[in-house]
Amino acid sequence: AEYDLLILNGLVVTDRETGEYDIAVKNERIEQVVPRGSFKNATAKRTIDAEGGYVMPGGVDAHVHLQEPPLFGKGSTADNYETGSRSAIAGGTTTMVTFAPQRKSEDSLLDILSATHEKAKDNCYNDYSFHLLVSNPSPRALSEFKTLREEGISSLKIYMTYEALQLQDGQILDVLVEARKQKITTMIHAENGQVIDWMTAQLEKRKFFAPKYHAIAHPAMAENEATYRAISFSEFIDAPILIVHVSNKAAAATIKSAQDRGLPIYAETCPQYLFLTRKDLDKVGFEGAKCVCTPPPREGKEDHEGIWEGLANGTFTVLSSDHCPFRFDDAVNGKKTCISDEFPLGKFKYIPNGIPGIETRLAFTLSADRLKLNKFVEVTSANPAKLYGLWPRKGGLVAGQSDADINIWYPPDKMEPFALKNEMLHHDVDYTPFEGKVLNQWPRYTILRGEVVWDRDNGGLLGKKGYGQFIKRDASCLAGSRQDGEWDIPE
Ligand code: DUC
Ligand code: ZN
Ligand code: ZN
Repeated sequence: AEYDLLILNGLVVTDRETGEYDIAVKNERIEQVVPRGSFKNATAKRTIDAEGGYVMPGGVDAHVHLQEPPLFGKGSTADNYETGSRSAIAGGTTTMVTFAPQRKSEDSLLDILSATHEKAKDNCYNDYSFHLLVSNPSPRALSEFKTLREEGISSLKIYMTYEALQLQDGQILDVLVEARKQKITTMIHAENGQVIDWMTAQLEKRKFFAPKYHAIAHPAMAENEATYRAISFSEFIDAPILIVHVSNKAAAATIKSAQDRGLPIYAETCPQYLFLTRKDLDKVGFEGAKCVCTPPPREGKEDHEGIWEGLANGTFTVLSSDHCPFRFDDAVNGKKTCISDEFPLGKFKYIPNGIPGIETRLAFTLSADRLKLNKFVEVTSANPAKLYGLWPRKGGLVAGQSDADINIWYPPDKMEPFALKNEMLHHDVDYTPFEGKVLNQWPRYTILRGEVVWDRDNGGLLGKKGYGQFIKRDASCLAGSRQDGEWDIPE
């Protein structure tokens, strides 16, 4: 056969265009994208009739925690590379970027990188890379940034909160100087750790321990102050940053005004800041712990609208899941690690922070029908690929250049809306915070490098563990520091 795969009769949507095109795949790549009907005489090993459904580049999720030790409270993350990547594929995410976490007691980042390679190798259903999570920017760690780049790692993440991870301001500046030099993008968890600790102490003094107080302990002010500080540091060093998981309208406005001044400030948001509120933490018993993530879901409509607006107007470069799963009914590693005889409803400060979401990110956002289709592809696929140095291999349908990573959705009249149940999902977590949420879209087929790895109506998960490959990344292709060369003392 001339081609490996033909995808006919779809409505092809990329970050740039929407149109009636047919696609030919050969040797794992997109070979041709041509007007509908052009392949009349072509032959292929397999042909898929998209029946008018959207045909989009596979999802790229650039914020995923798998197989991590306790860092955000007491428990360990539930999914390993096998179950997390399996869940990704079943929801249309063909590439993920997970974290390779350095603990403060550890020095070498290259050792952390090899250890994380070991966890992922031969275990993944989707393609993957890593961000280095730097919690100890020692001289040795900083000296290794150059080698990380050579190993295909072009981004790292730092924290302004959490005892196990938090950097001092001077350490943040050290990281930014070296990251600028090596053309590495720095992701920043922007919350003021001292404010959170102080609020936690205030709440505990008053004997307020229930899960709902997690949201009070993490006020929007703590996020906004740290966001402003992170932007100030980035501007001072002239190093590009991405603020992760922005949760509220005021922080979005702070970011937008920096962007409007031409600074290389990027931002991310997540479905939880569109679909959950602080009230979801306020349930009988310990149930609210199911929605404990950081930053917490905010007040309601006004913040949700602010986040949608920020997606539409470009404040948010990317929409990631922040998949950071902990089992609920698990007293050793899950949410219930904070329950004791003395505190039968737990202590919010020990509840591990994070929720699962790698499988539902694309379907939730598309089902909400709030973004233009090209914008949806941009923030969930093309932009994460561009920002993290995967473009045009990932995130696009560029003939001759992109891997054949494709999602085919249902034509609108071919799918009945359905209520989500945790048993439909492929993660290794005993709940979803979104039980019962009604959806009207889900990927019908997901294709990774030319292989159908998900066919919802015929076999479901068809991908194989170990088919997923590590992808070496280049520097970001979005704007970086405004001046060439290294940072030095201002004149
Ligand atoms: N931040 C993350 O990015 N993920 C989970 C927990 C957290 O606070
Ligand atoms: Zn974070
Ligand atoms: Zn995270």
